[in-house]
Amino acid sequence: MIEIDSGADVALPAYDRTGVTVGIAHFGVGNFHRAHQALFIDRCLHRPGQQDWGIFGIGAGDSPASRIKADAFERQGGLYTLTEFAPDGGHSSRVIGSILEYAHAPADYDRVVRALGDPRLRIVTLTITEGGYLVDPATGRVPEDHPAVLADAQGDRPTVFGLLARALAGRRGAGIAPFTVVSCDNLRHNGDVARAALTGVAAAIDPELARWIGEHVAFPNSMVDRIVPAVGDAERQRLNELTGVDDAMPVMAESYLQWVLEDDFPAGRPELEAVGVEFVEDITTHETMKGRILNASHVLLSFPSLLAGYRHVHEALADPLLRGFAERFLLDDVIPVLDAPAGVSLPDYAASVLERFANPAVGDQWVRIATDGATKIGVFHTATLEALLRADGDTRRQALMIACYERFLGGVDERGVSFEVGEPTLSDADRDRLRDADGLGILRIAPLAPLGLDRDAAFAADYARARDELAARGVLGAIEALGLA
Ligand code: CS2
Repeated sequence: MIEIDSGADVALPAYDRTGVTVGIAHFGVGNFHRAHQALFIDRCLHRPGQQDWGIFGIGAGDSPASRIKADAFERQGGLYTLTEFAPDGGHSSRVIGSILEYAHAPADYDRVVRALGDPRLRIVTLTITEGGYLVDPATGRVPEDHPAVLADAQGDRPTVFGLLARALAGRRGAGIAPFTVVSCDNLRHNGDVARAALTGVAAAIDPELARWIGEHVAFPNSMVDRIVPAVGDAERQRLNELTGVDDAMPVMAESYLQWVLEDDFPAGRPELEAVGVEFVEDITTHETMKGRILNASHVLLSFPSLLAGYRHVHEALADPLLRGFAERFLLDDVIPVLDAPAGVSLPDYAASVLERFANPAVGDQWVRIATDGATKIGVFHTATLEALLRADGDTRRQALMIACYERFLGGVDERGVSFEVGEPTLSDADRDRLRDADGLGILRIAPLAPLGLDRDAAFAADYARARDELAARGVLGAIEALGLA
């Protein structure tokens, strides 16, 4: 259990946790899940008749950090504090009780398999990162020779999707209805991508099972939004001082919170509409708006900000050149080629996103955002780049972003100070391409290759110019010299 001071400024779960049963399994119990979906479910559990929707959390990574997390979960009985920071700097904290159990998939394999086979479990949700879906961006399918898929099919090391496929086979055999799979990762049509991943991995195990999954399992698309910074020692201390709780794994977030879902849950679902979730017929305009405005400008700014010496998001937003770079990108490059959801003004949405980034109380980190940059550039910038290339539009800002990304991979900023580079999906073949003699190899890495940027003479020239200005003048000098802010 967690220690709570008598004077603690924190709201506690007002429901009886011992009466709650597991209805949802979640893969990837990171800070985002704990500050987003687990909060929505915690709100549900406060409502009558909703006590069968507790969460079974599953950690899929095998880093020492995942084991530490499992131990902390155990010690705290799954409880943790969430502190939310409003734009005016005000904050509020609560203890979240919706995660009832936690297992670490590699170590607790049998427990996870049992949980996934329980008829009371009706939903599986995922935050396994944009790069976690094994799907080739060029084909939208899982490559048959993917090493992780082959290893899984041979029974060596299960992937998330291999586990799900086997669990579904077990349910099918036992006459138990399949669970619904909800991806909460920032991917375009994340439900469709999850379906491609699950049926692709299942096909390597048993093609007939893959066909059955494709026909019987629902994969509603969803859009999630909340900025949730990483929590290191300094943040943990700050949060515990604010709450008066001795928490080994507190989580923090901005006050903004959004979850938009397609309503396709044949096995049932919690009353999420009563706790702030929006249900829509078709998610497309919501997800493209968020991905191409919020995530794309996060990615756009992350590499130049780190190179310029900024470590926190709000610090870079206070720099007129970087802020202007993002504003011009959104207003001049992105919005003219983007459709808005009904009743939404894209310029207003873009302005609100930059205000959220500028909140110093949130203190979000560029290193967090730049992690898996190779995947994120592809996921969040491809559609805008394609549209601009088709329309002979201005792609110079994205060219500079890619030039900054290439430098970012060196892990040292313009002051000579190093930062952490987390690139889990950039392959060795991609790293070799960076040495291509014409200097355009970065445009040929797997996530960017489908765009053919190296073969587009105008883009290649913009890229070469951006790279040269960056080398000669640094990030801020390049933005100014190229007139990009
Ligand atoms: C960020 C997201 O990691 C990233 O790339 O852009 O985590 C972002 O903070 C969330 O999507 C906000 O909803």
